[in-house]
Amino acid sequence: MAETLKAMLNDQKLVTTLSDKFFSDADTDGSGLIELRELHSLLHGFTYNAGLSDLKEEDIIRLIDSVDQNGDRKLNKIEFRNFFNNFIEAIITMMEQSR
Ligand SMILES: [Ca+2]
Repeated sequence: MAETLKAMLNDQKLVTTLSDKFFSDADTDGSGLIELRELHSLLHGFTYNAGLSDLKEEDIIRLIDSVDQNGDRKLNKIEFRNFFNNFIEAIITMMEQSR
């Protein structure tokens, strides 16, 4: 699965499409912004399917802060695309380390 994810990262158009889909799914209240709580449940689905343990809240906040351009600790669609990219890379690293 790590290889599949790596191949996916090379196709930025696909990453953007997937990112926008996950954004809509995660934005359960339709606010147009992803909050920490919404991100938490989204990421749980990911790590669970990948057989990894949950990310710690501080790790999620660190990922948010690295892409949060206006500092509101919520992610708009553009910020989320960067977040999604970084998150996939983080998952690949975690999978390779857990081998
Ligand atoms: Ca923001």
